[in-house]
Amino acid sequence: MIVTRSRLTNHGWLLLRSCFNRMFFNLVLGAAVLMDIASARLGAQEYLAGQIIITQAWAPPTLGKQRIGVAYFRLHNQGPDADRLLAVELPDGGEAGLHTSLMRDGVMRMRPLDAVAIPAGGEAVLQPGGMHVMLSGLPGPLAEGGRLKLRLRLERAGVLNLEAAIEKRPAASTAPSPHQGH
Ligand SMILES: [Cu+2]
Repeated sequence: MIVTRSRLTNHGWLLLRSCFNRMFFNLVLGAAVLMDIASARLGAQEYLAGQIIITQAWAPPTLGKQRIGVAYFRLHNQGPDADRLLAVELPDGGEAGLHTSLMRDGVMRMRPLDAVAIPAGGEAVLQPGGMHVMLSGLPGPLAEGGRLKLRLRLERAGVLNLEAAIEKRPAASTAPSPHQGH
């Protein structure tokens, strides 16, 4: 229904206007708060793909002449729809696969994953002792202080390029590691 000013009593118009002002104020306030949150969360080493935010991307340095490695990150899903990480690629060369680790008979084993589920409003965490990106056939060593380029393929969010920091432990991580390295 369209209400024109001439049809309203003065009182009705005032009510409508104060209601509109409040709504406008809430919109502005809401946008400011959202922008604050967004800028705080999208600091260094954070990447956005659609509704997915990737944080704490890191890979431990490789040892000696090893050409295998491992990479980790966290996927936060801010959207109302579940997503899946389908694959990871290495733009600079080498193979990457999704793995999970599990303890069996006191031995840490790993097996390939078809995909990593990222629940709506939730997160998926790749970390030592759990899910990880397995790297093989690397063109060179991963040297501490360097960066490793990763390309993520997500079912809904699409393709995301990011760089993982090559470091022994992620600075921001407080999660205990069940074992060092991989
Ligand atoms: Cu693995």
